Amino acid sequence: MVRIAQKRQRKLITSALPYANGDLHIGGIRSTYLPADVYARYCRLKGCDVVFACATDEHGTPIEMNAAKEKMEPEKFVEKYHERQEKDFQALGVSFDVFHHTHSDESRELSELFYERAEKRGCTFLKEVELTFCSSCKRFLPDRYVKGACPHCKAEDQYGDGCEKCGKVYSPKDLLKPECAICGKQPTSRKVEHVFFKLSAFRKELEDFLQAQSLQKDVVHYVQNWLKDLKEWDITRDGPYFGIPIPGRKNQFFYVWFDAPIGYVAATKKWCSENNENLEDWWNEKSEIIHFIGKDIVYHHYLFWPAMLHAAGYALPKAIPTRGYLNVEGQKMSKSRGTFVLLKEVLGEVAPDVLRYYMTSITPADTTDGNFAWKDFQAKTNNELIGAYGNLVFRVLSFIERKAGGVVPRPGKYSDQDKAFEKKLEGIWNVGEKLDAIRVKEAQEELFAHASEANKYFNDRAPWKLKNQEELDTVLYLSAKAVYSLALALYPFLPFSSVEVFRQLGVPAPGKWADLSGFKPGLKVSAKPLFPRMEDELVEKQVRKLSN
Ligand code: B3M
Ligand code: ZN
Repeated sequence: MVRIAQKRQRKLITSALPYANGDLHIGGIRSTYLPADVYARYCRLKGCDVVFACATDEHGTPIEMNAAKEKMEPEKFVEKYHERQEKDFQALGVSFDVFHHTHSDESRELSELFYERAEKRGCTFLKEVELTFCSSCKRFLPDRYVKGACPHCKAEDQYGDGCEKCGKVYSPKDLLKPECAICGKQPTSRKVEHVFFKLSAFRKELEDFLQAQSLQKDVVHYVQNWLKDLKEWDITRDGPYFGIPIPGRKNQFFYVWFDAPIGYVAATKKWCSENNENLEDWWNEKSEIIHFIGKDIVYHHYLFWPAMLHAAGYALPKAIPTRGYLNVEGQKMSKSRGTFVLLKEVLGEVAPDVLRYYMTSITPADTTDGNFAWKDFQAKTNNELIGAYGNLVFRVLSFIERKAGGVVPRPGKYSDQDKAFEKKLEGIWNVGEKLDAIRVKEAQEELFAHASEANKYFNDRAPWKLKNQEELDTVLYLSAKAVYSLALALYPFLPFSSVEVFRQLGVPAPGKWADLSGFKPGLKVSAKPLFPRMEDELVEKQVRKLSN
């Protein structure tokens, strides 16, 4: 059979799977979903074949407990949050090609396959563990199902995994006066056999993986320290547990972190089955697999997951862009302190691109933490997003509307300044180098520097003063070309506004990166401000809300 050479680069882009356990918060947007979306949109513009895959992470004890609190079956509970999150992602313009579930046939089948392959290769073993057990409920008690007093500070009513008062971590058997959180009786312990994953068998493979050029250096640096002490990994949880049954084990389930990353493969498989494609063509060495994550899940993605992929004979990721935490008004995001900001709350106040611009502007390509502060948000919106870009678009297009009959003119003679400006506009596309390297914040800054240049050109050439028609036509033509070029290059960052700029220019939404063939004299324009200014009132209201 003759195989047609695959010319277009395949990109399989994933972002960490949000737990179907509540609404999306802005921390995850900054670390994971927005950078992944900008990159995915850029890759599509560049003509790569892209699948941007995600799913809700639906298993595990916290979900089971919260479902019980809401008096819902876990299946219904995760469906509810899946739908809510899907809406929130759409509102922000996160362009997943597939948003699947880990409680799905694809996830179950692939988890079984990964397990069977690991087992066949001798990468699993059985070991007896001693766990907390409630004889009246006849069940093992996960850490969160045991309550008691903290062994350190003696605070009452603490969970079995750590104390919320003094912050110490411990295991349930250390609790003073331990109680089953379901029935209140004193728990005992019981021995049970668990399946473990032999993480240490992959030390060499993991060393090699960590040396790959494309992994993020600041992360690799500390992951390398963990290699010295690879702990065997208990992948078993005893029923009742909302999860995937382990084949051949009675009443035992995969620990949620075993099937969660398999959810990436499962979501891809789901997309393939809906698009007449083969999973093998996507999840392989030739396509670039890129996982966007937050730094709290580095261990799982830089160690467990590559080892699991090795054991199952699946291709490893090429890059794992990893970003830091987000503070709010200088404080850790916390539900109890009222500094927990939901995506939908912010999107109730500002347009999605306004939030996208700000979030990208506070997210460097490393694991440093960011700070979301409304005053800063306001300054960046009004001075940069509107000051540099929004104003440029409106000034240029409204000038053409008022003074040039609403039509982009044919350029006349070029002055040296015009020539130099047109040359500079071509430089916009160099930003591709930063985007290829997934340096999203720097790329946005570079494009905004171009917007400032264009503003400066418009000011310097002051079309309102020009008497010579040819000269005026050239200035308006080049200014409109700058608007078109910026809207195209900014499409991955600010998709809604770019579509709006193209509408104002009377052309369909852009197709290809750096392709200006849609820009020509004769385009009919209609001007409208892109973004409203962010008012003090809103900022004060939000700051007050967060400091209460
Ligand atoms: N569901 C969310 C987190 O720990 C977790 C990610 C899974 S990615 C495979 O941030
Ligand atoms: Zn009990």
